[in-house]
Amino acid sequence: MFKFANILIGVVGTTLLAGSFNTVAIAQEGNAKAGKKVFRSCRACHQVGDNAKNAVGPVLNGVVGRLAGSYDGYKYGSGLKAANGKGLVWSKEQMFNWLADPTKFVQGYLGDDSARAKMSFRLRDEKKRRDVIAYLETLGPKKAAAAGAEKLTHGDVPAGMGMASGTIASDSLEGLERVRQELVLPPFAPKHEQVAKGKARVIEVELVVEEKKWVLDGDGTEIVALTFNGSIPAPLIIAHEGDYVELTLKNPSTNLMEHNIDLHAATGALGGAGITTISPGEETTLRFKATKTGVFLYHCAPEGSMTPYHVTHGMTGAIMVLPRDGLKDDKGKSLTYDRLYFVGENDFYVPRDADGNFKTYSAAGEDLADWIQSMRTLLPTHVVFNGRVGALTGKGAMKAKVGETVLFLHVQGNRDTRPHLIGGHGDFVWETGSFSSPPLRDQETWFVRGGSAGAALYTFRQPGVYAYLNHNLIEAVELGAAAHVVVEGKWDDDLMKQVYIGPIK
Ligand code: HEC
Ligand SMILES: [Cu+2]
Repeated sequence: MFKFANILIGVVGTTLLAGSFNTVAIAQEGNAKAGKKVFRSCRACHQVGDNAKNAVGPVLNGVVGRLAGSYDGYKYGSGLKAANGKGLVWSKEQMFNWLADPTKFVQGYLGDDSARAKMSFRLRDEKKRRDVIAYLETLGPKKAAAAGAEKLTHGDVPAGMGMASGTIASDSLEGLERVRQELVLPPFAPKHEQVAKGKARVIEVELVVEEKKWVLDGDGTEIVALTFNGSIPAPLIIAHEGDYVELTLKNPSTNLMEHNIDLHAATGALGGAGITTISPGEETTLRFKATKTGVFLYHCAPEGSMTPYHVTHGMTGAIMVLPRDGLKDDKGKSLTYDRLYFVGENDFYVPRDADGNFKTYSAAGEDLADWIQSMRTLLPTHVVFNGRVGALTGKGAMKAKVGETVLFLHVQGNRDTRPHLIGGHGDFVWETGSFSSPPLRDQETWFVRGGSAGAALYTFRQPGVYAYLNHNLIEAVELGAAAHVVVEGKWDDDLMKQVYIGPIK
């Protein structure tokens, strides 16, 4: 069987690369068919085939034998640019070494220890390296179609939408007041008015992507998280219906990956994802009109597997768009709140080694192949509020007083969840997050669909420590999805009184 496969590939190789002596060597060195499977781990960043486009990494059609750093329209890092200047050609041997450790390879090739490669993925297994190179050899630039269009779906930008890099759109919103909203760390909310005073405004916000080491639990389990503004969840943004939100997204050059933003509150261009993809060293500004009221998820959404990968590394946040005249109950009567807490729930899929211990990685993207395998089990290792187990308990607990009304916002970018306040209720619950739909009343547990955000309003009536959790109790207790609300005030015996406890009478 093995022999047969080899012969077959030899034949295919011969047809594709007629006249080349290398063909025999390919058949012996690597197995293109096996290499096609290995290439699945490259597809998160690279495209091949007929309609291939540059993604996180350059198009790889015809890469074997190609001048390094030379694919049209792709922005290579400074290391590969320098290697290109020195005439590096991707022979099979060079690529074999590159794949083992791109940065080390570039440093060795340039004789410069400060050189870096933008590719943060390593393939240690020698056989897999040989196989994937054999596969790439079958994809000559002209034969690309034979590989089948392996294009990943990520809608094209409509004509007239995108702009050349470095261009600034002229401002059509003169006359509207501009305000800069200072974003704050969750679970807190930026300063805002519940009822809008005056006309629609342009609200300027800034999100800076930080790829950083992040501890998930008390055992020190660490990942290289992907974050907006360094927090998990990303900060809450607040606007009123009719306002324009002008969002600047920055991807510092110290980062390794491409990022963008898909705002569920926005209309068009994949929620903005279609026109905000930026490489390290770039920034982009997107303006959208907040036409729908409610609480909406926003998240990073690069192509293909990179979307769940980035989302399960922390890139989820929310924006609340309030009706101009504020919140209303199911009969249209005004509702207000004394405090607002923003709870972000995230699921993580930390890869384990052969002994079952969590693995650690040093750079963003290095865990890609392992993480994709682990997230495909759909079995999270951590489900937490505010980025880590216990973030909203103890010193981080939310606070309130008896008589105060608290608005809890709850976002989950990827998985369904069921917030519940033990000992309290949801007096008014906008379960799907939509404020144009009447709130449900007096809920015990509400359902927040993965990919959305919900809101619940509660007036505290008793003091004490309340648990606010995901009422999948296994996820709450074993995986971390629990928080505390510490409430001060006077106990109401009428609502609850301990009548007797002791031996059976
Ligand atoms: C996490 C994203 C990511 C993954 C996964 C990844 N690459 Fe890359 N790759 C990149 C980036 C980014 C570059 C550009 C490097 C630079 O500019 O320094 C690159 C560059 C390359 C180049 C050089 C291309 C050229 O035009 O010079 C080759 C060859 C390559 N990758 C092969 C692979 C193969 C084969 C795999 C799978 C085994 C793979 N890559 C997996 C991101 C990735
Ligand atoms: Cu991202």
